[in-house]
Amino acid sequence: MLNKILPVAVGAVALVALSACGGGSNAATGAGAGGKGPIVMGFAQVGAESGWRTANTKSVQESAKAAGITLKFSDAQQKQENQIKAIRSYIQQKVDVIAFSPVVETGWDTVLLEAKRANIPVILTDRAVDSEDKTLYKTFLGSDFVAEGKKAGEWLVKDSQGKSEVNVVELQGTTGAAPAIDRKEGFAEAVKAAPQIKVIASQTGDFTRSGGKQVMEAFLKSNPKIDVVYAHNDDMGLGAIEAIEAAGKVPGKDIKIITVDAVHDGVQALADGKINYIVECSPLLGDQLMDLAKKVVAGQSVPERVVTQETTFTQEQAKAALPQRKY
Ligand code: GZL
Repeated sequence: MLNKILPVAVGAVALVALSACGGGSNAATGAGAGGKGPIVMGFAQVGAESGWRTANTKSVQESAKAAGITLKFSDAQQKQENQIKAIRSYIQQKVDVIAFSPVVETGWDTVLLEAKRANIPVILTDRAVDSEDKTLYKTFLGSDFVAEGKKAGEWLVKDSQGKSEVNVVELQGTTGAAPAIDRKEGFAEAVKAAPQIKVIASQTGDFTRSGGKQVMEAFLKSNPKIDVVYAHNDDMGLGAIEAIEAAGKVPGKDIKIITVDAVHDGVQALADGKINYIVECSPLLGDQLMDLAKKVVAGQSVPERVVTQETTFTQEQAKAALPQRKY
């Protein structure tokens, strides 16, 4: 019996010791771990692919400054290998905490284990990973993407009442990215309530305006009757508008458009009647991220999941909201 208890007890003591000093080898640098200097955060950003990402980067940088946290920042240009390189560099530099938005869900366990072994806590922000081992990160701060897809689908179900056939083309986000996987899932689930709604084509536009335009041009060539575009973000929806107008059709009328994000250009197009409905996905995660980082570095417990609060916009609501939008 004793030998059964001892390893656990020793393990527990070791765990407590590590967490009490706030992180082993990097204790010398972290203010929260008893070090002298400000907390140092290594942030590995996805890229600069969309208006949402630009606003998210601005939020993280401004909030770090306001919180007195020294920020090391990298832009991975939407490449996972660049994010992994950046995380390894932060481990080498012995930062106090690492935060990142995983460009795709898979392939993170090895580098997250390296961070764990270096006693550097990791915070997931914006997008999730598919790691089974929840001890590889302290918390995940970001939206519920399935709910976002459901809100988009529920609006279309209401708008499709009385119609015999509603053909939808879907512009997916980056292949393998949590928001792309989940927004597709949530939308598909919601539109089951209206069998006349059919997704006749679905392809990735990689969350970019140019990607959305190129894919929409192909959809228009190969599908004679398109009633609705469901774009996983505003930027691809804005690219689709360009393609629709180039084809001599009226976006928002001949072909309705539903998007996700609610960045300024999207809300403007919504107010102008070119988009019909937008589900908000807030990029303003900076303040919450810095609060979580201070707690984590100080060895305090934090919730495993922090879901950001968001709303939706119709064309009328967009006109009223535009003057107050922060991004
Ligand atoms: C969602 C975020 C997505 C946005 C896109 O939280 O990861 O990535 O919806 C962005 O605009 O490119």
